[in-house]
Amino acid sequence: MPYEMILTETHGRVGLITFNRPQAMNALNNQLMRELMDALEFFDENDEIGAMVIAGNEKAFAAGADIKEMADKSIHQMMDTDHVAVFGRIRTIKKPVIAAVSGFALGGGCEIALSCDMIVASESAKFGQPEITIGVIPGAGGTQRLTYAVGKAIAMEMILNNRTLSAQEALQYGLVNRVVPVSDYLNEALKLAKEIASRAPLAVRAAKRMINQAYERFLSDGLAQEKQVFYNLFGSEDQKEGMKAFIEKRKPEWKGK
Ligand code: CO8
Repeated sequence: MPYEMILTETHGRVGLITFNRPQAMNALNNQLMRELMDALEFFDENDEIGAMVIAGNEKAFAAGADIKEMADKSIHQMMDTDHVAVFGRIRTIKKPVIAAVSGFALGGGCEIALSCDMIVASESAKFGQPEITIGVIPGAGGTQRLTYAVGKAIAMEMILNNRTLSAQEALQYGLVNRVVPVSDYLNEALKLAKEIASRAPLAVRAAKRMINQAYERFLSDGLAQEKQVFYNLFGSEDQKEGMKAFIEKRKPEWKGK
């Protein structure tokens, strides 16, 4: 299938998906998310493929959901279209998925990386959940998965106060598997994926499922509540102001309404 927002290729038994919206820092609009999920599901069903890698470019893995696309939406429009659901489909992928992250992994971009099974980061990677700066909260698992990944104290700082983690900090807090020079990060992710893809396929899928089971049962309620709270914030003046201010490249004025 021809894609516009992503590129796909295979490297032996590894399927590589690359976000391809460099002019918008790979902001995750609906079309890109649908294409990402189509490609992941296609590779997941293909017996020739044993693992997948998702990458952006050196400057940005992805700078989050597309703010311009959602800035004017009401609660009801957000609930009707339920764009968060497409992010949730990553959980249903059976084969291992590795995120190769360089540059910005913010908002929904950080949430995609968190939804992957492992993260290989370049030295320039920056992880953050800056939704608070545009009047909302993470909506695709950030409040839940980040807290499991880095612990409550750091998650609070990242989500309430827009703290970003450098690649080294992300390694220190257990968010990423390894940090490598920018020139090597994609090859390193592909190498790791190739090793895993050469192992016993049924056992690899079973192992992934069971490791996720360790916290999946605690995650489901939290993810559903987070999505609802995220959508509810689209009824606030602060969400409209926050997103408008981003688009107009100015500081927002919060009203607490
Ligand atoms: N959405 C839309 N456009 C974006 C986004 C984005 N998230 N990020 C960057 N862009 C655009 C910019 O508007 C700009 O476009 P233009 O050239 O037309 O002005 C272009 O990309 C380049 O960006 P900048 O000029 O801002 O580049 P800088 O190098 O100065 O800054 C940053 C890079 C720091 C990454 C900056 O662009 C930024 O802060 N981006 C927004 C980060 C953010 O707030 N992300 C969170 C979004 S909300 C979210 O992800 C919630 C997910 C919940 C689930 C989603 C369900 C729908």
